[in-house]
Amino acid sequence: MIDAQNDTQTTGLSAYGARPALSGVAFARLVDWVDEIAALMQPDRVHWVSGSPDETAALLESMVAQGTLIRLNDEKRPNSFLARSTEDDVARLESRTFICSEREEDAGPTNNWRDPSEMRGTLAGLFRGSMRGRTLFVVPFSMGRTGGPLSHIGVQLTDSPYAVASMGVMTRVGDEVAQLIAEGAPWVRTVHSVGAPLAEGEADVVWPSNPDKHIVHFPDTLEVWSFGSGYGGNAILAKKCFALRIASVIGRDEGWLAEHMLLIRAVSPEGRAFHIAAAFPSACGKTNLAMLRPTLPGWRVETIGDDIAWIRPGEDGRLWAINPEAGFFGVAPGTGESTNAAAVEALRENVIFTNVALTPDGDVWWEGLTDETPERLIDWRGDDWTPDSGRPAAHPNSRFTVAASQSPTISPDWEDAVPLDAILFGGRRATNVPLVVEASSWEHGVFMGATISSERTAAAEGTVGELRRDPFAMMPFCGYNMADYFAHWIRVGARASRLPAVFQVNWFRKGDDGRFLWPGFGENARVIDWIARRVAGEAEAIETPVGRVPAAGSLDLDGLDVRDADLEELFRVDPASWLDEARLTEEFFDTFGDRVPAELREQLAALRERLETARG
Ligand code: GTP
Ligand code: SPV
Ligand code: MN
Repeated sequence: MIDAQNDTQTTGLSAYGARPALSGVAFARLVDWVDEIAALMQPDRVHWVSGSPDETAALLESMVAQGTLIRLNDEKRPNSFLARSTEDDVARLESRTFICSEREEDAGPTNNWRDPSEMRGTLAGLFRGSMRGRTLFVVPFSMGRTGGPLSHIGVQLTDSPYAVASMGVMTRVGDEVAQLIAEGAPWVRTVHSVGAPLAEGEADVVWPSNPDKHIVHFPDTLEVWSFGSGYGGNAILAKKCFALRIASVIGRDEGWLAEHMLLIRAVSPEGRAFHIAAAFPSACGKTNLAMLRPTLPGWRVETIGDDIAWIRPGEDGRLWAINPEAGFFGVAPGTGESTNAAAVEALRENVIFTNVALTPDGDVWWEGLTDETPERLIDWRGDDWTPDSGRPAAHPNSRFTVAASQSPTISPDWEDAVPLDAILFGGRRATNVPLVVEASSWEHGVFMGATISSERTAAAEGTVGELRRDPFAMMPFCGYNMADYFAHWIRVGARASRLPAVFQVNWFRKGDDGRFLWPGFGENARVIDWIARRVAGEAEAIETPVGRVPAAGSLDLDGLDVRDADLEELFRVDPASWLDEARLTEEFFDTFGDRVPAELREQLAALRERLETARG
């Protein structure tokens, strides 16, 4: 028999965290590094994360006891939690994100560069004693299946139990990875502190953080140091910091691509499978397309990934892709039965929600979850809320953290690599950009990716709606000079013999009256259907100055209620405004000086010629 007190002792977090019983030179290097960091940051305790379910449960329970997590109604939302961050810690902070390469030109004009030795000095000051009164967690993680051929491993040191719990969902963590390190596998060092040391006897706050935030990358030594923020991509270092910024550098050197892309397998009514990767900027529809419920009869979409893809040329000359993540950190607002039923189903249990609203019966709500707005809520700040409050109940960048395996649309082999048939680039564009355009060559496709712009969303700081360049949806995530990255894309293409077709899509074009011209969501399947039939050589296209669009009748619009005038507008290419875009593209390219690959300058010149001809 286990009495209550005994029970608490064996399930309390302190019952876990022992260093794994591993030995050897390689493991000793990890232990030495942990000791060195602990000496600098002075935590009260060091906890090695084993990744066991009991440990995870104890970790979550400790956060409930501390107040960082609110346990939701166990009948409505089993084993699920709500976290509320502070006002200044709700999204990625691009202005506080740094790339510290030895040479400034290797970071390029789109990144914040700082001299690495100066930055190391700054960080040493910030991190000294930063974990006092807290626990330092050691989180060995694998991106991609543990031990998988395309996988990479790392270790995150962090004083945030919220980051540990998030890492446990978003990556594969624990003993198996530590074992690989002990066997000599290469690994990347990442360090994170919320920057809120506690004095002796000082009570903790619900969401510790520091106003002075630094998210720092050292691409030459493959390190990440993040200070002051507990939120999302600033704190879950395996995600944007490692799997995109650092991995893009590794990929540049090894001949592969680390991309901000969803991955799906679309299966046609005849049972043919098409593997598609799509790069859309933050909060521009990746999770939605990844879990698409097609409205076209017979089509089915299997989810492989919703945010990151690692792409490598295979021996067969094709490009193969994996989703390195194990979970989804998805945007909550706008996710509902009518827009993304699969996501709603995935969120039934075992979810960590952040900054959504709480219902009186202990469940969650956000704008767009249901058609009807609840009469009373507690908003994301913890204040009473009614529909008359005049502010959103959930933060616009509120999110859910859930295991990929919980999605009803998850592919049975989602952890394996798939050969790409098509790559899509997109963004939010109220004007100019057609619903779908096919590139005429790999170089043209790279040009499309390089010239994407999109209206800003709440996923990072900045003015929502403002148009900005976001090449390849990688503007905030490329760990080196973006012009070199363009050249790398051209190089990878030159080495493959059976390249995927490239398309630009835009679900967000608006009419003069401000309404979306395209119904979007499940209806995007019609565009996927056209793309798949183009790949199979079965759909007709016509040339426009900006690329190939569906020939009359080739986009399946059966049963769709869209006005003819709207359809025309969805595909209208106005040479004058595109010539303006071309001028802005030239200005953008010029910011990189002579590093922009000649192929892209040639694409720009050719585009201008076609537009001049069309303008007459
Ligand atoms: P990150 O996780 O930030 O990288 O973003 P994401 O690209 O995965 O964004 P997500 O799919 O979560 O989309 C965010 C918002 O876009 C939601 O509010 C959706 O409602 C909206 N959205 C997605 N697809 C469509 C669409 O086809 N049409 C319209 N109008 N809105 C869409
Ligand atoms: C994004 O902003 O693109 C995200 C969320 O996917 S975060 O992980 O916070 O970067
Ligand atoms: Mn993202």
